[in-house]
Amino acid sequence: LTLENELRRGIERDELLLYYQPQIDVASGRIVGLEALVRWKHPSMGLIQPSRFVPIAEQTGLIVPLGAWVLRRACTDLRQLQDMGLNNVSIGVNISARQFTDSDVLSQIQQAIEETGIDPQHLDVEITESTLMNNPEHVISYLERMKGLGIRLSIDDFGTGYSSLNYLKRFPVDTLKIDRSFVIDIADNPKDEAIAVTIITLAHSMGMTVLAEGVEHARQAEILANHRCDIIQGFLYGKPMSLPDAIAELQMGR
Ligand code: G
Ligand code: G
Ligand code: NA
Ligand code: MN
Repeated sequence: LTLENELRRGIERDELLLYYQPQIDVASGRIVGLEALVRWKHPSMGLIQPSRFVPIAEQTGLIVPLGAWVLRRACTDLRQLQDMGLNNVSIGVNISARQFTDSDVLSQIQQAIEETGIDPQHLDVEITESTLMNNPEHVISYLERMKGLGIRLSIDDFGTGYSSLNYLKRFPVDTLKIDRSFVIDIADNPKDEAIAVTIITLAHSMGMTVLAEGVEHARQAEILANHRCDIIQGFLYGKPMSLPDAIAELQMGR
């Protein structure tokens, strides 16, 4: 059996699961978001990371059913949090390039919102910069319709996708996520720090929130905080974890 066929069966047999990585508000130190990251619990191979199967899902088109499953699961989990009174946390869902172009993500989101009854303002849909820049004229009106559902939109991997600032100003997005490649050496490379400062300033001057990804060390967090980055995500605060573990973190008041 090829990995493609295994994955097709895995989706049907409900072998996927979502892990959640905390996103920390710099000012309050509290968890304000959880990014959903898919895992595959293969019956014999164990837990498989998305870097091994998301690219295959993209190539084969399996990303469409996989993505629909992720969206539904994330909304169900968000509903559970909201039912528990954990109302101040959002869940981030990744939408990949082919999923965005080949499936009706808008209808899937609308359906998931209706069927789970979540408060949509806490659903944060992440789309990469390069996906948005492919056919940006069309993307603007599509994003406006997505925003019409009451959700939040984030640009993922920001700084790596050759953004046109002319389009960026017209995208109705709430958050820029600074790609982790600019964070890795931020403490040692003044150019990376300058890029981070530029993205933070750009986001704020357009009324957007800015999040830094891949923060592993206290020194990186300190530099980003000094430059008024709003939200920080990375192994320093937490690796992707199961929903029960994420709930425990939230209940401890983090
Ligand atoms: O967790 P990890 O760093 O291994 O993830 C690898 C890649 O898989 C990342 O680029 C991430 O965005 C992507 N990914 C993880 N979960 C999902 C998902 O639910 N949907 C999509 N489309 N991509 C995901
Ligand atoms: O492409 P995307 O930005 O969605 O990728 C998110 C991935 O980055 C997650 O799968 C997660 O495992 C990984 N990640 C999150 N925080 C860190 C970190 O601090 N260091 C590294 N190396 N990877 C991280
Ligand atoms: Na992401
Ligand atoms: Mn990213």
